[in-house]
Amino acid sequence: MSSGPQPHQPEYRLAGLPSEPRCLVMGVVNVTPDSFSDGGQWLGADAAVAHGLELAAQGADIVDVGGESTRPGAQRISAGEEVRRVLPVITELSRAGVPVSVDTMRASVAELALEAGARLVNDVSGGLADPHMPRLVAKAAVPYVVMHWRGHSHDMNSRAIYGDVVAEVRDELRRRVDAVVAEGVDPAMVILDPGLGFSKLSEHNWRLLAALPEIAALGPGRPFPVLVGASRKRFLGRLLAGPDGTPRSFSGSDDATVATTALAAAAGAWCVRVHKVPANADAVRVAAAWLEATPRGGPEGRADGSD
Ligand code: PMM
Repeated sequence: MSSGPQPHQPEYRLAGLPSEPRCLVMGVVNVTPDSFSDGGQWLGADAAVAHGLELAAQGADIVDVGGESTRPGAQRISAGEEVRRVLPVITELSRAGVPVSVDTMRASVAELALEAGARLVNDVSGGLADPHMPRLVAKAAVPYVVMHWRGHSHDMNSRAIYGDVVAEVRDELRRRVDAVVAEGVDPAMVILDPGLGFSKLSEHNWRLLAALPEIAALGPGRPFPVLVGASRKRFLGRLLAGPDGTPRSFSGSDDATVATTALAAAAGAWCVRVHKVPANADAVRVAAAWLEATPRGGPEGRADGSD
């Protein structure tokens, strides 16, 4: 990496969230029957709470609880059903002291989740799905994930058309940041996410992963924290397809997720969102040691001039 921002481990301080001299790990609890990669496993509240506690014990810094599947082609559920799924889980995990984020596009769900103890709003639509969301987040003064998104799951694949995916995702994210800040969100509370797999083909996901420092440096001033959600996504399964072209299964993509985590963390990502925690928790520590040992500005930046 000779041009552009040099990767290093920035220390981000986001109100209510852990701050470590390394990339954070967000463990996923999908309380859904049909999620992308683990649908149906944690649908009951008790199973979901137990799973969230297990992820925290394994080293998740944050546990992300979602009730609505965003897999390609998914249909929406009602707000009532979403609340019924996530609220007991968020309440119990928060009571146990686990830092919880709520994965929702609805302000009404986010509001109840925050009352129940959630500390972060993870809105995969970046405020586009529900115009009330940015105001709510601003009022609650909590960190806010603004993900790149072009439309709901039922037809998102038809929107995966880009000339220069990095430039377009950056422009669209910049516009979303301007919009949510205009609604009162503190820019220091904004976390960016390139939205891997959301209106993106495999080639788009790889280009975005290779451009994480550029995404972080979206505006003037300090870089934004960046969240990366590559875990078990189909582009990993496709990369690892067998000789007959059959993509690797979701759980068979866990090792590739760990590799992605190490590379994203070494590129300065703030946090990775993953389904399996232990190996990813190791990977972010390896990346932190690697970054710590890297001279700022590359080899020519060595203070002692040795080689
Ligand atoms: N991906 C999924 C759900 N929520 N949130 C963020 N911020 N970033 C993501 O990439 C993301 C997300 C879909 O994955 P899953 O259904 O396997 O959890």
